[in-house]
Amino acid sequence: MEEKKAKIYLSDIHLEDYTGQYEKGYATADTVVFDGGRKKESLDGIWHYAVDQYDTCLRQRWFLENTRDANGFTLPVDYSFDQWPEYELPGCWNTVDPMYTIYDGSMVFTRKFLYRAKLEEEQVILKIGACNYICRVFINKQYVGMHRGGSTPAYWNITEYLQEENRILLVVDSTRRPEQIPPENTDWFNYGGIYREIELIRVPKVHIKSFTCELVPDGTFSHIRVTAELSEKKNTTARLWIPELGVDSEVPVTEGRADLILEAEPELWSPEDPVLYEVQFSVDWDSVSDQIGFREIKVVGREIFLNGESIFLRGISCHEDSVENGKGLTDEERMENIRIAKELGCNFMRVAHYPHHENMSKLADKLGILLWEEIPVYWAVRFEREATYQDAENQLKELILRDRNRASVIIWSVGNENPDTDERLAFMGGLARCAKQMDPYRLVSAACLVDGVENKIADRLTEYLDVIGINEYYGWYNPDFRKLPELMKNSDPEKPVVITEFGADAISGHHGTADDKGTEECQADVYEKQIATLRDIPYIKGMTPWILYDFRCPRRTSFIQNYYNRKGLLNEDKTYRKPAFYVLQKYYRELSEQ
Ligand code: GCB
Repeated sequence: MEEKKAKIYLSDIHLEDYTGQYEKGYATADTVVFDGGRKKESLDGIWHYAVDQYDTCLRQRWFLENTRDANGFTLPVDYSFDQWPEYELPGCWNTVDPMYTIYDGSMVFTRKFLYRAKLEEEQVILKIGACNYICRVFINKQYVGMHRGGSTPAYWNITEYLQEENRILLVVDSTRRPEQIPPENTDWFNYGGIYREIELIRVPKVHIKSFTCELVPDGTFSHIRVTAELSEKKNTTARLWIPELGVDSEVPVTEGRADLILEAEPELWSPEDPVLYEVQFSVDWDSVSDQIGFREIKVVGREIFLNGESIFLRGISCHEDSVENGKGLTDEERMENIRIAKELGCNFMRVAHYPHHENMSKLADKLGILLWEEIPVYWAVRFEREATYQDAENQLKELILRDRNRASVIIWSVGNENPDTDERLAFMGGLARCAKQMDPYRLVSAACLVDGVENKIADRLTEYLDVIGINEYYGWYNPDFRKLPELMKNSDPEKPVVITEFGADAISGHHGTADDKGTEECQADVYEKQIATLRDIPYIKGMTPWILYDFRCPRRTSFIQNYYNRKGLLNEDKTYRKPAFYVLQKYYRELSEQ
């Protein structure tokens, strides 16, 4: 019987562990190549695609393009790569065709491209800016590897797979799963697809793999630390050149690593004066560059200091969401978000709940706004699962590697609203340690829940944090507003607290009394009461109310919500400012005039 079963067994329809064969070739923090200033060849544009609900591409191994059997007979196939419909990448599939608006699952993308080596021994790196959530790469009938995590860039060295004419196949899987980061249940829309740039980067065999340049936070504002790593353990001398600062220094590289502190007195970067310097770092055969601002961020006691001066973080939270483009925002949309935050009087934005496009922090550097960046360790994570920890840590590392030259980024957040259990403490404590180890010059935080029993700021994770983030919804989910002053009185944190969320839903143009939930009056009232309480609390050093503008959310089905979270200070297309916008603006203006 068993023998008979084995004879009729067909791997593509009977093998349930069909993904096991693809669990290799991972793009992780270890495969990241610093790409600042490098020339990129874009693979964006028209790709062919097919919806692949049952993962047939992975099961049948379409990438092999087997069209004949061993005897030369033609085989039937279930795909036709070059006749499939087309759409332009990058882009979320949900906004491309109404058929895919709420599709979660797999899609296959393919295109061809030509390649001819320019340099002897050149290496070709494939970079995908972001693809939600799993991306598997196939080139010229071979499996290259995969990446997990929907918001950080993936890098693969694809040199050995390339020919003159190439077919690339990307299999993207946006399925929500409890063991992923973020897990299955969130309060935002799960946009699928390859929604950030796809690029090829040519580098020499031994190349600069990582590079940082930042101000040493020693209070003197006169030391710059440069670190770098080469792809091989070579000894050489590199050159750091910051022409406008008069820096032109030799940097010793030992066994592929450089770490040097230099004297220099840069003009300091701040939101009011976002000075950036062109910085170049090179070895004889490779060079990278970046535009870098120098600033110092520190916590002393319950104060946050920017460039030695105590600062209040006048912030606002923001999702990466657009009516037209989903998560695939344009630079104009990103600039608009920063511009509106500034109009509101902000010097700070919490870009929640996952890493936004890398241009967000580049624009924040240029336009002058501080950022809180976060990884999607959100709500009910499988904290006990080692592989989930590895995934979260990898996303954190990929984010830090991507943005650690950005002056605007002052806080790494390791998560949002997670229960205070032992498993969670080990998991998120580990992440906080990892962030500190990789980047000792920035602050670490997380958006924590209030201890609802004691009505107190008391989360064991705060021990690992520099700044305590607190989400509280008094006047909304917790309608008894008297509990907010009580919370403040019951708490005596040793560190600065940023109220990372408060807010209320309001649909634009919907009116009623302050007690009618969902009205503009109710939202404005919540803002007024929150501000009236929080403004007098000495340990509150900032706030990022929830949220700049309404965003899509499948959980929100009431008639006022209509699949949107309506806690925005603006409506979803940002054409209307709700009254609460002006309440917060008035407070922030007062603060900045002090
Ligand atoms: C929260 C979450 C945020 C939600 C928000 C809400 O506490 O952190 O992701 O969108 O509340 O509107 O309920």
